[in-house]
Amino acid sequence: MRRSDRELKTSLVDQIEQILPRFLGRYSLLSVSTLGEGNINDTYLVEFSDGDPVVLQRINGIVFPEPHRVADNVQLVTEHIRQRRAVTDSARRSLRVIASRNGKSCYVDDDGHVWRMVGYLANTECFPAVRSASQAYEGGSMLGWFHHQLDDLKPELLLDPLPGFHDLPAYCRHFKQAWSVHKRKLTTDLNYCCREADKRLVDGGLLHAALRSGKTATRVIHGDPKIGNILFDKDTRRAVALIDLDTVSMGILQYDIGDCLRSYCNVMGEDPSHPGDVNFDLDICKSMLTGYTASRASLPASERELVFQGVRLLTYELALRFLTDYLNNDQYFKVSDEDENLRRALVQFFLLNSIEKQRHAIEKIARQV
Ligand code: GN1
Ligand code: MG
Repeated sequence: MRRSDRELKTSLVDQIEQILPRFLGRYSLLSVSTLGEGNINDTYLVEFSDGDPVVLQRINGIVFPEPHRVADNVQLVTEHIRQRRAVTDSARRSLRVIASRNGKSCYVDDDGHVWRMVGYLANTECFPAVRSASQAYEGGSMLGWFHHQLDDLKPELLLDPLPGFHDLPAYCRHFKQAWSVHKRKLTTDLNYCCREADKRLVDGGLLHAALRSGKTATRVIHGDPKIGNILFDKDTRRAVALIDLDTVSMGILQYDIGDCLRSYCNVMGEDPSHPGDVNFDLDICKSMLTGYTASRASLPASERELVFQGVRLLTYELALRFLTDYLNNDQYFKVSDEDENLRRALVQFFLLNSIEKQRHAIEKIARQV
């Protein structure tokens, strides 16, 4: 068996070899390699000499306290989309969950780790940052399509995969708590980030207030629609699937629109070599929103008015989350060195400042697309 392009530890390959028979009958294993750049779960591409490749994932049990809920939700959502897609005859594709051989959405190993499997969508690729306006348009229309497909999913069928996710007032409290007890060195970057975080704590409840006053309502959202979570067809360059469905849940539209714009309009990506150059790209913003509104999802006037605060607060939220995790000694996001979460926070704070400077232009785009 070919181990991988990116070398995997022998113990891990042994472990994966133990897991595969829990999902598959006869097969001839060809290779195992890591896939994607997710900050949470461990993802592997498994190829066979006698069949289609699959994606095997170990769900992060620290982040998702009830991984079964996550796996059940993903099965529910993918099945719903597959059935509706058959009716709407779209070029889009849906992930196919491969159930364990005893018919469950996931398998729990002897150490309590939760594994799940989906079919690999061939001839597709994904990108860590947006490369062109047409890609942003495609991504926006993909998100709109996704919302439209799920607008008749019964909310009571969906389990809450991650209590507290996108709860900005709670993230503000966690930051204050972490800041009061941390033992990190007070560097210039850390002081800068904490000052930036502190300045905006007062705005933490704005989106919740909009919900209470009826300016927005809850609906089924993706929860993590960053550019890296879209698969593009290698030939046509069309967006064909939104992946990483772990955070699909009930939430407000701006969690998705805001997080999508946060990710797309930072064309340097979340880990740029020169964080000081990070900027919010208005052309990409316009293209993403144009794609979204061209799909069958609707963006009523009251939602358009919230777009600026949505992208601003979702960017602030992620900055706070990276910063808090840094202060807590990296318990949540995977890191490759001890300052990575601080660098990630710094990038999001630079992006946030660029968003705030361009407030009127963003509001104008949201009104006019
Ligand atoms: C995490 O695992 P990944 O990379 O898809 C995070 C998102 C962040 C994102 C930033 C469950 O997503 O909320 O926006 O990192 N997911 C979770 O890259 O916390
Ligand atoms: Mg994710």
